[in-house]
Amino acid sequence: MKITQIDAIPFAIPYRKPLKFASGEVRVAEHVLVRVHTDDGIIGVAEAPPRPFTYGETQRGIVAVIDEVFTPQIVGLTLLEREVVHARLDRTVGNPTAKSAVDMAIWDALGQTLGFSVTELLGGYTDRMRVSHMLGFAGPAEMVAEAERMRESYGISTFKVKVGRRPVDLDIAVVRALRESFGADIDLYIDGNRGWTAAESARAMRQMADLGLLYAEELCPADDVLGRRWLVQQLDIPFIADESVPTPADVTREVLAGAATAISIKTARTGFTVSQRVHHLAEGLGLDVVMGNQIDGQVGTAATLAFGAAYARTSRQAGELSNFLDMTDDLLTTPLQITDGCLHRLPGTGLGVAIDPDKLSRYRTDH
Ligand code: MUC
Ligand code: MG
Repeated sequence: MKITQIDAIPFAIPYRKPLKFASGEVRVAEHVLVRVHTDDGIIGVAEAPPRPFTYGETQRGIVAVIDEVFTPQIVGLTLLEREVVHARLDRTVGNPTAKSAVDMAIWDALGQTLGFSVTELLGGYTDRMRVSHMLGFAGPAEMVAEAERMRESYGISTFKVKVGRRPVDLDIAVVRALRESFGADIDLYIDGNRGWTAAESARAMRQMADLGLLYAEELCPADDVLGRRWLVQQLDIPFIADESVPTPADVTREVLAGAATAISIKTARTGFTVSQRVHHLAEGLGLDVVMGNQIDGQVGTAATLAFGAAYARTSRQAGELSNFLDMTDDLLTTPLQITDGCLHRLPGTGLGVAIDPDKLSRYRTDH
């Protein structure tokens, strides 16, 4: 069970089309595959998707901080000393995605070593998650067509619509077109990635009051402290905090300040260990939780699924588990399959994923 080596391997896989949202866009998945080796010959894996525009981490930065700062402090510990691992990682403020990938690869290795899935080790609640698909910026016709394709091909009926453009009418037209096209057959919620002001958000929400939205997410910056509180307090649907709550302390601060009434848990930024703490905190505070997507590839999506399926609160809502579909390829020997709008728990131990060596050598960028 002793950790002997940690690899941080950069890879790049293009998207078929860019995913655009208020705080940035992605055209190529320039992610990092993290591997944790043990003295029993086990290799745990995880994926780190850098989001420079949100958390400031880059692909090169993630590789460097793992190789130069985290690995020397963790090699020699056992897979069961996860609190020691965290005490050491937490000496560094920031670098959430790098820390989370190390944490998740340790859990994958632990599951493989003990012969259980990560979902079983965490909570073992269910065998599937309903899938929510994120629709990036485009015109109404294009976004309706994408939703139609996701419904026809995968049975997905929950959509998170990216908003936050100016004028706000651009986005309102999209949400209205989706509702008019599909009626009550789909669930809709919106995510602004801090693109609007509190006043713009309030106006947009009033204009969409008849569209039956499930949630509104991060419409304006949490740092507009009073504006955000003013906005959240006038809404009659939960307001999800996402990038404003990357730690349990942030959840406490934002929720107690009245700046959020639900939260997004992203394993890409809180791994399994800290996601558990965020989950338990949400339970104690009585908050709705949505399993979010940091625009993960299939390894990262398998991690979100593994965590989401572990608990009642995280599996109640559809999880954001489908944006890997826009990638031209991925690293797994057996690709994830969405059927009837659901992703089922993967068979096998740990995360249940196997990396295809040919694909890894094709897409890695460090040689
Ligand atoms: C989301 O929910 O905000 C966009 C940026 C990021 O870090 O995650 C995505 C989705
Ligand atoms: Mg978000």
